[in-house]
Amino acid sequence: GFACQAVQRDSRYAALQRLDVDVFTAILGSQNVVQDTETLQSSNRDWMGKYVGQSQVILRPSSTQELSKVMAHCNDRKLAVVPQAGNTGLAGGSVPIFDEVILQTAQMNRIHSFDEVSGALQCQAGCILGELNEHLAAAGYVMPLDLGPKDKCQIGGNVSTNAGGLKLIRYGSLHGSVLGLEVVLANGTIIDTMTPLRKDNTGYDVKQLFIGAEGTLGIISGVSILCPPKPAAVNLMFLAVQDWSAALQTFVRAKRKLAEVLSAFEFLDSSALDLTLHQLPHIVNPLPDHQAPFYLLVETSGSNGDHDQSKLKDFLKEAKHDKLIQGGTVASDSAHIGEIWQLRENISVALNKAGKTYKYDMSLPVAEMYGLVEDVRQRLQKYPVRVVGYGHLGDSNVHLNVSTEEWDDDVLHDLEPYVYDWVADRKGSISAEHGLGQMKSQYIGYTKQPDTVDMMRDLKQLLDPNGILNPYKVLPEHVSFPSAV
Ligand code: FAD
Ligand code: 2HG
Ligand code: ZN
Repeated sequence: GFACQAVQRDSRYAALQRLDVDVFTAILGSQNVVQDTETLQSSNRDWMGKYVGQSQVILRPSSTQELSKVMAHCNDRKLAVVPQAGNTGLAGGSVPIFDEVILQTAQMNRIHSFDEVSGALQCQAGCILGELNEHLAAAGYVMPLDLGPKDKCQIGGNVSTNAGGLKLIRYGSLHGSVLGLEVVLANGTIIDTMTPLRKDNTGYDVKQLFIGAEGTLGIISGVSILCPPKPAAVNLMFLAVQDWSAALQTFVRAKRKLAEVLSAFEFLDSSALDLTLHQLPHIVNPLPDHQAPFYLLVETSGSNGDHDQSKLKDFLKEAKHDKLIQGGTVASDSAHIGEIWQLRENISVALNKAGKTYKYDMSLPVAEMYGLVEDVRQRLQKYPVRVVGYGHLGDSNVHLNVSTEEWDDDVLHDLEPYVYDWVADRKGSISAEHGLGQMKSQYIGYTKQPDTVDMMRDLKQLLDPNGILNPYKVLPEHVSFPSAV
């Protein structure tokens, strides 16, 4: 077993002084060096209200040059820095633990260019995902990722997390769609790989290091990303299935029958549905007359509505004939489609409203994925908790959430490291898409091999020798490994 070690402030880091604030003010102007209590309070706190830091200053550069100067000063002074974008991250990576400087990218929100032929978008890292989509819509394009908090999260935050989201099955991961990045290193050096090119094999693909690095290797200031055309025809099915095996068979059927127009394959269990409808009365139940243990969202996106609908009818006919699905509804107009997506996208919001949540984001073999939820539900039977399972079935990614009224050490003790061992035993990943942040860094060894962790440390040392970038996150001081292999 593994006992959680409380992190201590690293004495390598300097404490903020009046002189630092003066330097920041000279670089950014006083309105972009924020120290008022209210703003500090909200920026020190993560989206779940689970992690609260004690930073005394927020910096808001608007250009790469300003950001570079700020970093050079922090590096010289050994001031620790936490990059913060939309602050919607779910692993506690976007907030300080102690008195780290909060570096917000919100003012770096300019779009540089969009190529309507290639689909390459170049923008500053602080652009909000939903606003980028609006900009692209005019040209008939969309961003290659979609997730619930699109009106708050920023592309720099998405890339730094390597966020997956609701359309990964269609558009792939950001490791494929990001074409180039501009990154400011800890010492202020600007690494510019902002190419709009699709192909470039001139040595190491340096940008990949920063995708999913959670702000520990550099601060992303610019993003070049390949955007797909906006689909002309979209349909969304909401289907009820009687067990996990039927959900899996429906997935296989969807891949075969819907093939190239399949654009999302998501699931939620009845516990997720009930909790969301209960907490958020404005959310509509797409199937009010059906009770089932699992519900699926199966989306098609294509260029020809008739073509897609005929595929969809074939798929549904077969699935019903083979008794894979118990019932369902098909949405083809954007209002109805949006209504069903609202249900899926608001499960985490409902959990936040319900109380405290122990959140796990696992990659597992798809056949065993829901077994984790069932096992944990059984294990926690003696507690007044609600165990909820949902996620990206099409990507083998389950979100296990345990909802309690208040934080409870007994519940936590029964959950961790149990759930991480469960995943390690099956060679899964303890973080499919949310990152390690501060929540899971100590468990990195449950997924990554010791030599790989050592190589990560070497890279960190090379790019950030003073360790000022997002300290205490991702790489733990001491790595522990699974108790049962
Ligand atoms: P932040 O939370 O501000 O930052 C995330 C991390 O990146 C932090 O470690 C931060 O230090 C670092 N960082 C931020 N900006 C930079 C930068 N410019 N350079 C270097 N480091 C930086 N995630 C998914 O993958 N799929 C989902 O479907 C999904 N759904 C979500 C639904 C809800 C309701 C919520 C609240 C979160 C969801 N998430 C999901 C979590 C997801 O990671 C974030 O929503 C999003 O990607 C984070 O973007 P952000 O701008 O808020 O970044
Ligand atoms: C989602 O898919 C997000 O809705 C959030 O990744 C998952 O809160 C969670 O556990
Ligand atoms: Zn998710």
